Amino acid sequence: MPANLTQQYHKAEAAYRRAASPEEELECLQEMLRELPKHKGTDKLQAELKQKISKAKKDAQTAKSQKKGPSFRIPRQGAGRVAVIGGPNCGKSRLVGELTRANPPVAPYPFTTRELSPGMMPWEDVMVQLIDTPPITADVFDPNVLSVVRGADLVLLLVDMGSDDGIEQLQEVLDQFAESKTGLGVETYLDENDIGKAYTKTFLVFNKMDDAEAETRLELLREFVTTEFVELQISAEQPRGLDELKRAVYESLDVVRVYTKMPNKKEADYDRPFTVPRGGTLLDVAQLIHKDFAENFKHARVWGSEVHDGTTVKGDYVLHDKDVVELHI
Ligand SMILES: Nc1nc2c(ncn2[C@@H]2O[C@H](COP(=O)(O)OP(=O)(O)O)[C@@H](O)[C@H]2O)c(=O)[nH]1
Ligand SMILES: [Mg+2]
Repeated sequence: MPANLTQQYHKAEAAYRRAASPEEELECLQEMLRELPKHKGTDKLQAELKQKISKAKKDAQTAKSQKKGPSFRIPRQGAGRVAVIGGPNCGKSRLVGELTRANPPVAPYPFTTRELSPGMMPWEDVMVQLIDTPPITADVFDPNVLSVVRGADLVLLLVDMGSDDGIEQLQEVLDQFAESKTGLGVETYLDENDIGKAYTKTFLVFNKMDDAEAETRLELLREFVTTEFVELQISAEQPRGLDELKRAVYESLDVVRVYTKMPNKKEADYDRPFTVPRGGTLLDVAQLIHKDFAENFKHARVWGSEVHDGTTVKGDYVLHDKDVVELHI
C-alpha cells in the first residue's frame, strides 16, 4: 500500500466496494483517482485505477444501451446492512420475520422469496437493516443477490439443519461464490491481487437446530465442509439463539452510537442515536445530519465516558460509543 492515502480515498474505496451499478463504480473510481496523491510511489495504483475506470465506462455504456440498470434499489437504513442468504427452504424468510417487523412470506416449499425484501431489526436503541433474498442453488444464482452481498456489511449464510440436503446445499452456495467476483470472507476486504474481487464478512448460521437430527447432521457436515467463518447455532422457529445472533450481528458492524443535543435543550435526543464506524469523527456525524451542517460546523461540546463533561472539541474529535454531542454552527 502506498503511503498517505487520504481519508477521502478510503471512503471512496469503501463506496466502490459497495457499488451496485457500473455508474456508481465509475463515480467512485474517479473520486479515488482524484484523491490519490500523484507521485512515483503511486504510479502502479494510478495505472490500475485508470484501467478500472475505462472498464467501468464500457460497462456503464453497455448497461445504458440494455436499459436494464440495477433492478434493486433498496436505500440503506440504520446502523448497517445484513444480507440473509442460503439454499432453498433453509429458513431465511422465517429468520428475517423473527428478527424484524417485516413479514416475508414463509412457506414449506422452496423458491418462495423471489424478490429481495428488507426489514429493520431492533437491537438496544439502534436498528439494523436485514435483507431477505431468493435461494441460491447450483442452477440458480440471481445477480441481485450478488449486489446485495457486495453492498452488505455482513452476510448471514444459513444452513438447513432440518434436512439431509443441508450439507450439499451449503456446498452449492459456497461453490457459486467461489466462481464469482463477489466473495464470502472472514473479513470484508478488496482482493488486491484480483481486480474487482471483493469479499464481504460472513457468519455461518446453522438453522433448525431444534430438529431431532440436527446435531448428527452438524457432525457430518464438519467432515465435509470446512470454513473459517464465525459459526452460530439457532432455531428461527422455536426460537433459540436469536439474542446471541443479534448481538453478534451488531458487534460485527463495529459502529459507535452518538446522541445529539440541541444547544438550547437540556436533554439529548436519546431515542434516535446516529451511528458512525468506529474511529469516526464529529464531522462524520455533522455530515449525517446535513451537508450544510458539516460545512458550517464550528465546534462541539461532548459528554461521555472518555472526556470531561462538556469538553469543547473540534471536528476531528474521534467519537466513543454513547457520546452526547452538542453541535455549534
Ligand atoms: N423446525 C424448524 N423449521 C423451520 C425453522 N426455520 C424455518 N423453518 C421452516 O422451514 C420452512 C422454510 O422456511 P422459509 O423461511 O420459507 O425458508 P426460505 O426459503 O429460506 O426463506 C418453513 O416451513 C419454516 O416454517 C427452524 O428453525 N426450525
Ligand atoms: Mg424465503
